[in-house]
Amino acid sequence: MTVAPLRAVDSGESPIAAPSKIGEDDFVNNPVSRRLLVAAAGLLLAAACTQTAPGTGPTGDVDARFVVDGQSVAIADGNAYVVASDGSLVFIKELYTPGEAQAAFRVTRNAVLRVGEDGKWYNVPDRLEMGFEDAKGVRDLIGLERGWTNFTLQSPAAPTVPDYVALFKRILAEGAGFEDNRVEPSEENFYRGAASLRTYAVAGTDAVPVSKASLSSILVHAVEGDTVDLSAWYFIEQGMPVGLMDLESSFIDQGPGMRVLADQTGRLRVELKWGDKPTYRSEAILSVGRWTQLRLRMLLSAAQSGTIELWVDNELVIDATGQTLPLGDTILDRFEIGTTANNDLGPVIMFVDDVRIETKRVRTP
Ligand SMILES: [Ca+2]
Repeated sequence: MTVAPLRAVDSGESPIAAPSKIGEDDFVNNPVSRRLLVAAAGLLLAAACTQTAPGTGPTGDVDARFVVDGQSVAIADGNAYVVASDGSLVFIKELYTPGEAQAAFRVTRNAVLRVGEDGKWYNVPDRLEMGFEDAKGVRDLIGLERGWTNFTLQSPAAPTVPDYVALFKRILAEGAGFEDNRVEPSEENFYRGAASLRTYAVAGTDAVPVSKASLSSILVHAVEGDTVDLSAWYFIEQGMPVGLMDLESSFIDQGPGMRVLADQTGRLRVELKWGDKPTYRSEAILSVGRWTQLRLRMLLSAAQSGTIELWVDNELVIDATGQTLPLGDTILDRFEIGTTANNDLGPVIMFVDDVRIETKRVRTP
């Protein structure tokens, strides 16, 4: 797996990133993924048939252990292992390349830089603010000046990762039109100014369970000990998205991280998409048909000492402590907003405005 790098286009000044090769298509409901477990079952079955070990154990220390669907999983050397009944670790798949995320950044006392595909280093600001003003189309939103680096339109018309990466490139490079899902600046509705981001996502289907219409930025760097403050205004016109915003690691398979989710009634929760998926619940309901501000502030910790605070229109609805980062050395480097996932109940039309991402860093170079 390779991380989506920044890529300079045209002038060489506007970096963009290809969408991650890591899809979430099979991942709305599972952390280490059904695929992993299916693979695990397959490997264990193969082992039983051949009487030979399907893989070797890790050479380094185990970084994390958790139970997924009754199966014990261990993480070491960037790999996932299932814990066999005799306690031995059976290799399942590579999740990340140790050191790769760290090599993509330079962290100094005064700045954080991220390397682009062109080998240049780009400033990663402590604070990004986006209001979607003065943009004719989604192409205008992508680039250093606006801070967005990517959009993802996964849908029945672009179901696989290569499909939606190709669609992204067609729209950005050639000015091609949307297929079914859309993500674009709109003057139809806004919280402030004269425009917002409009997302349209068709319902998921049996074949394509996750439908996405989201915008993302990889001008982000948040590590253990940092406090991240995310805020945005939402207006749901139709439907109810499953996912509203994510802060995740593009370097790890399936992009684990923290995300704000809603059930089909709009009830909000925050989840660490990783391991046994620690979930922080609220009784708050995201309204349809009016502008609502969601603000999520998190102290990042791979132990149980993280904090999670969610405000809905300035009312604190989640105030919890717990795990907020997959592993101690995980870098959360991608922020995604919009309809980050839709369900199979119907299409979603949602507007987003006044997005803010702020990181209070613990600098230790
Ligand atoms: Ca605006």
